[in-house]
Amino acid sequence: MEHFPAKFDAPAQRRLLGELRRIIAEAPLFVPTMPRSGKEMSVRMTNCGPLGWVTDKERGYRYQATHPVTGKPWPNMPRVLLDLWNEVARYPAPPEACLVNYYAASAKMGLHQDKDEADFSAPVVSVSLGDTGIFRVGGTTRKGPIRALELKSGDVVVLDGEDRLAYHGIDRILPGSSDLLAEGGRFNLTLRRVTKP
Ligand code: MD3
Ligand code: FE
Repeated sequence: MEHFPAKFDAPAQRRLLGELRRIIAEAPLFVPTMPRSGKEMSVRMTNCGPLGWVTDKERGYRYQATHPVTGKPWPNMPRVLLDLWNEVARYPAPPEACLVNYYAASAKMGLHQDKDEADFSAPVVSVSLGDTGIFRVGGTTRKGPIRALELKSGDVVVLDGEDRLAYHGIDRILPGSSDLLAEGGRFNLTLRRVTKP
């Protein structure tokens, strides 16, 4: 796992946030629900790029080409994210999905692995915007040590190799730690390769 603190400086964060506002205007944040239980997750989600990660009670976790509420194709991936991938991913094909997670003050994400992609040899590249998130990452099984890391606005993390299948989650966010978002909270963007090139 590689951490690039403040990879995006304040002006670049504001530009990326502008792109994100346009994406959300076209593809509104939706409420993801767990497979089988139908329980609502506390984060809100949307996507850009050819594919998007979605989940609901009936059909569970999957990637699909359309928004689950509007039925429209996902917005294009902004050039700045494709450029970031080309710079840090060391992977010969472009990302297919950018999952956008929004954490309000009390939202969190339990420990999980990202296993819905057909190609684990591609890294996952994460960008954080807004309030600091307390990120936890362990090993590839549920036992073993877990370390905590603060993900701040503008930080980029690249998960590659062994770490690509590590258990990870967001314990909590630190409300008021950034003034980037007028509404407060935290956005996380994850760039993913879904299919084998
Ligand atoms: C470590 N998102 O969307 S990003 C997710 O901050 C997710 O919203 C978190 O976990 C967030 O699935 C963490 C950093 C991240 C992303 C993917 C990983 C860490 C990872 C995959 C493997 C190991
Ligand atoms: Fe994840």
